[in-house]
Amino acid sequence: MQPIKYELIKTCKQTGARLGRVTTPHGSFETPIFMPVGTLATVKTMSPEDLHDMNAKIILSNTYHLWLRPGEEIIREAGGLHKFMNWDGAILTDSGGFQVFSLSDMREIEEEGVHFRNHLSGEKLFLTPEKAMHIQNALSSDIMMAFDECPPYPASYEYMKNSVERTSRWAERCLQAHERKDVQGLFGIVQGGEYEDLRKQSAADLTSLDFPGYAVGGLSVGEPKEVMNRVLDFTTPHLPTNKPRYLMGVGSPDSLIDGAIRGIDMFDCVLPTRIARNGTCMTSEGRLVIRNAKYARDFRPIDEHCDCYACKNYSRAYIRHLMKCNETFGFRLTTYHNLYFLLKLMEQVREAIKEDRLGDFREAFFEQYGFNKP
Ligand code: PRF
Ligand code: ZN
Repeated sequence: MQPIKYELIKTCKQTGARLGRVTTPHGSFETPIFMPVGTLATVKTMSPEDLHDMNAKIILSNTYHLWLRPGEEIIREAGGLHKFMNWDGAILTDSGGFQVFSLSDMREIEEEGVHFRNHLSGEKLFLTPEKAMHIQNALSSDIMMAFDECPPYPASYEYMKNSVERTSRWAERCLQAHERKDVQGLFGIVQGGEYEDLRKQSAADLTSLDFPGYAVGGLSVGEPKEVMNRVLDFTTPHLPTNKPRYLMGVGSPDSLIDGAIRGIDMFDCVLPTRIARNGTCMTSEGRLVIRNAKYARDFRPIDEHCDCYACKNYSRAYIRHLMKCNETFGFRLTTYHNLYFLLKLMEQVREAIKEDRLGDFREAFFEQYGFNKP
């Protein structure tokens, strides 16, 4: 039994974007979709009720962080991550591949796995494909990610080729080590940087292993936007049309739309929650920095076109005051708004695909958001 199913409902005649439906053991959802990030088994400042209210269907959590704290065995004992954190929607866990590379200072890659230092205690640790599967099996997420290497940008062709080949061998080991194939789906991760033939090779290696879904990794690592779009243009055609495609770590409004146009179905990013906590709000007219003095007497909502809990009940002036005083309710309100904004944006993208007008929607959205300005 395959726990993750994908149904392609239709493609947008104007752009080729896909409208689909993913079914997991914890509910189904339409795609393209945005997944809020709950690294430490909580979407910072949000309760599961908040997440349900804003219509989040799937959230992301992290193998690396939960391995270090509280440890996967405690979560296994709790009955899995869903029970531990009281979230009954779907959960995807990242493998730790990316976090090891982005968070730890010392790291040494060998065929067997990666040596690195715990970013909290300095303790020496070793993560392998088998270990990453063992932890994710204990967490009991609906979607697990293969253990990959996410190389820095830019990386030489030589480096990238070796890395892609090792990531393919690791993917095979992940499939071997995954012990709960009937209840948890494992996605493969395509790497290859900006090199077309390596992306093609990586996609071919991984699709031959027949994962229930595929991610495009190694993007949004410092490359220009045009590079990301070009890589997607030549990568998604090599992925099967009957499986979901997930673009890892991408969450700016323009990239969500441009990713969907290139055939991506799932996205995640800390961007909306992270910038919310320093007072930056995403609005239909671009970013709004709520700490700014000009909002001290502004009694309008964060976004006049938004009907979220924060915008229905609180003013810019009030939220600015809370943020200036470091009151946690301020972080809650801006976080709620930003997540709502992206979830709503994806709903609008799905509607536009249904009506074959995502190209028009993109044009209008970019104009209003200010992306078309010089
Ligand atoms: N690999 C994994 N997780 C990721 C990435 C990746 O390449 C990225 C790239 N932006 C984000 N998260 N395993
Ligand atoms: Zn709002």
